[in-house]
Amino acid sequence: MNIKMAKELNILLLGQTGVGKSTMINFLVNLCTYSSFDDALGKPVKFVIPTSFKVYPKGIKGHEIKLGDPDENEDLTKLTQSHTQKPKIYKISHSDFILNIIDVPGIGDTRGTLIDEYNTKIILDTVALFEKLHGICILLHSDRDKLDLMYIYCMNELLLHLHNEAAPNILFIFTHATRCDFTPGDANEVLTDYLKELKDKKGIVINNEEENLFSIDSESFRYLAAYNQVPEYQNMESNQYRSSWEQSLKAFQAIYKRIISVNPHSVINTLSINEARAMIISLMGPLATVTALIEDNYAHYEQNIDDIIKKLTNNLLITDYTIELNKLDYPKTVCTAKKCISVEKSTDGNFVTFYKQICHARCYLKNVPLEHFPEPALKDCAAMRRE
Ligand SMILES: Nc1nc2c(ncn2[C@@H]2O[C@H](COP(=O)(O)OP(=O)(O)OP(=O)(O)O)[C@@H](O)[C@H]2O)c(=O)[nH]1
Ligand SMILES: [Mg+2]
Repeated sequence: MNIKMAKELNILLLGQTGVGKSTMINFLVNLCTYSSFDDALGKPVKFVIPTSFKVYPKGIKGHEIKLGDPDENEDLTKLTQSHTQKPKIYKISHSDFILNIIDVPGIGDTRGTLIDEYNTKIILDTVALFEKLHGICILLHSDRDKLDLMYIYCMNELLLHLHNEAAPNILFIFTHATRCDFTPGDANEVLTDYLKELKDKKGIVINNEEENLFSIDSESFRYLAAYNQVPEYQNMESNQYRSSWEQSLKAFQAIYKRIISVNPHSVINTLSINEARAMIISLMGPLATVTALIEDNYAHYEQNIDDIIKKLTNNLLITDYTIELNKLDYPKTVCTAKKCISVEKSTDGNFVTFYKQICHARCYLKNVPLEHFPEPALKDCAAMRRE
């Protein structure tokens, strides 16, 4: 690979399981090691991630190609299941640049969505080791031609965990690109539809313009490995793979140029939206319980409101009162001080003075004008005498 740079770049690979993330890293190591396809042909194939796959040079009985032994991070027991178990950082050094590539378990794990949730968490934990991400590569299989639920699920899982500011750092890389002559083909139309929906429904704008779309095919890497392990491959026409190597090399050079042309993404932004998201998710349970309790109480209250009013009414010491005026046939001596009277409304609607302090319950004085104050004749009342 002939790119003049001396920069350290952090690159995150994301994509559905089986799309070719780990293979792309191995392929890149060979592109950085050998000067051309012909230089690599027949020499040991380089790999940093153990891998195994089947090739079918003749009929249905395939040959298993193995590079390295499976380790705890690459589960190669079954070709049909997800391989990469945990995110891992691979350092690829070249005289001109150093790439820290984060390979991650794929979304859409064959063991189910709970594993995806766990994987997302451990991917973010690994990303947190870096301050900046220069490139976020989303790998898509170039034969995807439908915007189906799986596609939407995987893309949501990949994109909704990224901060909006990461948008310029996102690149789309279409793998298995030979089938579309190294163009994104129909898969880009599906991507366009998805990104339009993302913009309309969630207001997230991510471009898929020529400058962030790339096509690669790791088949030449597979061919080189098979060439060393399966005799039939040595007599096979290799032009297709030579061309595939060269076209992929050009794509990697374009990817590199794109990554160094944009400002790196501050990882803290992506981590903080994910912390907020985790907090919201952890609050959802308690909030749902509280909401249910409130609704329950409200329904209960509506049902029992009449009973409650009745019970409260029965417990009141004074429910209500009315004032009826009865004229006495004898006078009483009362106190007219402000604190000893109140003004109340009688049943006939008139206001009457209510004398709370009775000084003499029955006054026998004669010729004292009634309801008169101050009244000097009252000085002879027994109430006054007592004083
Ligand atoms: N022909 C062809 N085969 C590919 C390409 N990329 C990957 N493969 C094969 O596809 C299979 C899955 O590739 P992996 O690299 O393990 O995929 P992955 O995205 O790392 O998958 P997980 O680790 O499960 O997330 C392997 O058999 C690869 O050899 C490609 O561009 N062309
Ligand atoms: Mg992998």
